[in-house]
Amino acid sequence: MNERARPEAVGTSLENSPFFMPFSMNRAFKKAPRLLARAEGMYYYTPEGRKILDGTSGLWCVNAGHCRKPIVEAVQKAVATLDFAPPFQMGHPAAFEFAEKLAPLLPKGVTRVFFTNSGSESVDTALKLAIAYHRQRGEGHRIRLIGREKGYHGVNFGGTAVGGMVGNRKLFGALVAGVDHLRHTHDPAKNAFSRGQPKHGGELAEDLERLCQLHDPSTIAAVIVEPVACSAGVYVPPVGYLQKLREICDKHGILLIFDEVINAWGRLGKPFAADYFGVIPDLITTAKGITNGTVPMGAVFMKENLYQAFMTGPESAIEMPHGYTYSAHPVACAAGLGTLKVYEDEGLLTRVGELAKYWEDGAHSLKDCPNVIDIRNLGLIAAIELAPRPGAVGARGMDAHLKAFEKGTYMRVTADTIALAPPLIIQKSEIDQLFGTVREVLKSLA
Ligand code: PXG
Ligand code: PLP
Repeated sequence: MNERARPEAVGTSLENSPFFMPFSMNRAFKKAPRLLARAEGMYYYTPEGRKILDGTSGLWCVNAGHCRKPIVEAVQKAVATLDFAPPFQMGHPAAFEFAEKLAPLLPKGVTRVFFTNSGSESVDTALKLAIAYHRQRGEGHRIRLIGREKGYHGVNFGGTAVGGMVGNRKLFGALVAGVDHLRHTHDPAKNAFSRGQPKHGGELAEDLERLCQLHDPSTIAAVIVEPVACSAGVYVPPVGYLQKLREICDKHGILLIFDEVINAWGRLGKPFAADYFGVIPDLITTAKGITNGTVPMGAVFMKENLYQAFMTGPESAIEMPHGYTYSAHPVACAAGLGTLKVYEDEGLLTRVGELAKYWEDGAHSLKDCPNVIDIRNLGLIAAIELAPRPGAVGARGMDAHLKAFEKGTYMRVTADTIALAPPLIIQKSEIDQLFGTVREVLKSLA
């Protein structure tokens, strides 16, 4: 065990810690911390050595399981060889190699990659690319960006603006001008306890026509949606919805962006959700599983025509005035190459195809548990929604999170919805274990 994984190496009290934790209940956490000290395969270990089944792949990112040797070794080697290389006007071999290895995995017609360091950066990059693309083609009047209610697109200004989770938006002023939102597709009255894609609501894609009527389609640059909206509570697109969005975008010359920060990398049994649904967007944003969560990295994939729209003008000019100090960081590229090797060697990008039915049955077996008002699933994703306690939205969900941790399971909750999305290496016995613990937790909750 390494030094920091030992209990005595962790301070006894965190109450006055200077660390301002992200998206956390800082004061409550620091009074009763839940620390993770190391990880291996499907499990975390606490500083005291308790073994914790990882029910949400860390934060939806550790798709190949934890501390996988080929990835760890690739990172170790890379950091000792080339710690950093400037990405602007310079390059390093791993960046080109990684792009080359990614290209054949991309959905048909999607050919180019721009590297970032997170999902939030990918989203803001894609939104900027969309607006710039139209301008390059002489359609500089296309400036509007359309998101969707209940969408999550990270926390930078663009992503916050197109995002549709009220709590993530309300503190931050006017955000970005020219943004509007499609209606969300969640309809529990008609679709509660759907297995896989809900039957009702495909027509809600027509809401894009309403926004086109309101703003005039010639002012709209792009629409961004998560194929399966994960963060806000797992909302699976109704049958036909994404196809319809694609049609309307095509009709009006609007770019379609799929935010696959979570959906990609085998979560639905295909490399990308675009493959799963048979709908090809113009741009795909991703992060997380691209490096199995080991080193921060994100990417924007785009169709050839987007890339080509920028490869004009004199060769002495910079085609895209955008990029990050750490775009295509050599250690991240090495982590990505190691990750792709594990995905490939173990067939992880398609393994969920074999597991999805077993997973769905396990999730829906919880229907009889107390307070369960809906269960949603697709691929290796499931949400169990609990009725909120009167006047205390989120309290029951948080209790479920805490009880599960006591019982040796990590699972993410958003308000009163439990979100499960374990590493894609999970065995059937571990699926049973996971849903068994959730059942015990739900039975024990007030
Ligand atoms: N888009 C989507 C669809 C995401 O899921 C981001 C963008 C932002 O990525 P970064 O790497 O900047 O965090 C995400 C991230 C949750 C949860 O509890 C999910 C995310 C982040 C934080 C919490 O479900 N997804
Ligand atoms: N702020 C300042 C003052 C900077 O110099 C830079 C990068 O050089 C940034 C922000 C952006 O940082 P990054 O490229 O890591 O996103």
